[in-house]
Amino acid sequence: MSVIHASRSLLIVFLAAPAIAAHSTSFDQVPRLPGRLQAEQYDRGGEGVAYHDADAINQGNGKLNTGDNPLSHFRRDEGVDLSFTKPARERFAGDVFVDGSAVPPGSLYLGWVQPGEWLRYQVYVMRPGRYRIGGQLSAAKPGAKFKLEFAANSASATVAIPPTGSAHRWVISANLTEMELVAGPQEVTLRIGEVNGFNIDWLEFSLVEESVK
Ligand SMILES: [Ca+2]
Ligand SMILES: [Ca+2]
Repeated sequence: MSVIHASRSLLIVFLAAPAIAAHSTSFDQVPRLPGRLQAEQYDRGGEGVAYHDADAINQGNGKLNTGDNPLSHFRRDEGVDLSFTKPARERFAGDVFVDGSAVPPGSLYLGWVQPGEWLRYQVYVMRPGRYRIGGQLSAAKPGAKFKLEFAANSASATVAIPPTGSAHRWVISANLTEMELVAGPQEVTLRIGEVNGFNIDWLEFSLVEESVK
């Protein structure tokens, strides 16, 4: 009996080892907050570790963007759906802001989002306190929302995106929500809410009030 128990324990150790080792790492230099978080710079580590996506195809850079723009090669083999802002051309009005002005082309963004998908980001919070969250986003339909979870202080915030009328009509919003953050390395999980069809280019975290310790 003791031999069987021993081999079972070994089996459990072997099965558990890869799950412990699998942890996402920052795409590039760890973004510092206050500062900007680019949606397309989600962690490295792949499906189930750095993100969960509804399918393995990158609907933007892996499918739609067949041109020779070097941006179309950005993470095209990963399941997360990324594209980039484009000027007006034949049968496409181009990416514009809600006031009608053109969005600078070549800005990579997260799109084709679906409920249940998530992405992970390593960040470093420089100063503890209350942060205001803004960003450059678009939402074709009302009710678009996502959730931000900061692991180190178990803080989360639901971010509602004001409807812009089209996925290619963008808004830069300075104040979507506010949340308290502790200082130090943080792992952020961005969870897509129940309404799909919105885009996120970047999120900006600005310090409203520093915590006094
Ligand atoms: Ca996909
Ligand atoms: Ca971006």
